[in-house]
Amino acid sequence: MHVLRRRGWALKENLVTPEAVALNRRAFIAGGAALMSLPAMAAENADALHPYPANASFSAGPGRAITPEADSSSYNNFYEFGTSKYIQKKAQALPVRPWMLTIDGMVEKKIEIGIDDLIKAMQPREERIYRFRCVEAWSMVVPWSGFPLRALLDFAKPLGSARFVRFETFMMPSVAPEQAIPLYPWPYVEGLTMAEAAHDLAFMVTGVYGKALPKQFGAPLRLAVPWKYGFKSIKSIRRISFVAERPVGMWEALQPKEYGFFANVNPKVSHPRWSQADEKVLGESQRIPTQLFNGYADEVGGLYAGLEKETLWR
Ligand SMILES: Nc1nc2c(c(=O)[nH]1)N[C@H]1C(S)=C(S)[C@@H](COP(=O)(O)O)O[C@H]1N2
Ligand SMILES: [Mo]
Repeated sequence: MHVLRRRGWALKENLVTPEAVALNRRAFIAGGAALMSLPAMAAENADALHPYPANASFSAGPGRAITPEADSSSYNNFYEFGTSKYIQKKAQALPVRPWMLTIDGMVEKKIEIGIDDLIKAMQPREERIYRFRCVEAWSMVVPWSGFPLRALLDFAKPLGSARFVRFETFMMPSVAPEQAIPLYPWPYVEGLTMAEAAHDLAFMVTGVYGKALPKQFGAPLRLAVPWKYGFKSIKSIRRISFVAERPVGMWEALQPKEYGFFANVNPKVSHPRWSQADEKVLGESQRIPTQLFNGYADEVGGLYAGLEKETLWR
């Protein structure tokens, strides 16, 4: 049985890209003629059983190519391992198995689960090609594998009174040298509203480029919220808590005037120290204009109706 869900954000982009042609053909073969009238629907296939599927049913949009793995995996932000972008080697010190995730706070019952058991329990597992925009004005296009954060919410059973999700990274000063120095308020923390977390675009990443997530990308579990600046996409998550109060992220705790809770991408709102109007694409020589909500405005704009008084853009 094919589970078909309508996804405006997938449909719009898919229709105008060459990948769409190949993918529609694949959907046709997998699912029969009924799928032809629904070109961007994700056809469930054998890939869905793979822990790191590579069956993207949509693309990053017109004119955007997937960033070569060599570029995206050698230029990272992972401050636990140092303040430079070249932490790929140092990050290999992080032990990612066994890896226990704690789900607690305002939930029916606290859960402790190993990462591989969690991956097995999460459906649908899929690949999503997302644009990614760091607050420092560099960007990339990445084929993440994982599952919708929504699936984890269903699994966690938060109480109706929970208002925010708080994510916390590991704390291991013996392997992550910066954590041994009290320069930053470790551990790295980030948060979302419940509505943001339940949005179809909010994605939990366990793989990339069709393989298990390399350590420098935030193995074994990271967040991808592509309409927000990259610092919201917290890496190497150890604890997810449902809370009543808005979580204060590590960057917000350090520098609230520069890094806020919402941190939605907006080319018209400059960072206090630089413009956000355009971005340098990793592996490419030309800068491109930055888009409102990183190009996902149609999908996520509605999340912010009534919140206009909030600081939404940093
Ligand atoms: N735990 C943790 N998560 C993190 C960071 C970090 O330093 N530590 N850096 C953030 C920032 S600023 C960015 S831009 C992205 C970078 O992701 P990438 O290295 O996979 O490109 O991770 C985010 N998540
Ligand atoms: Mo960033």
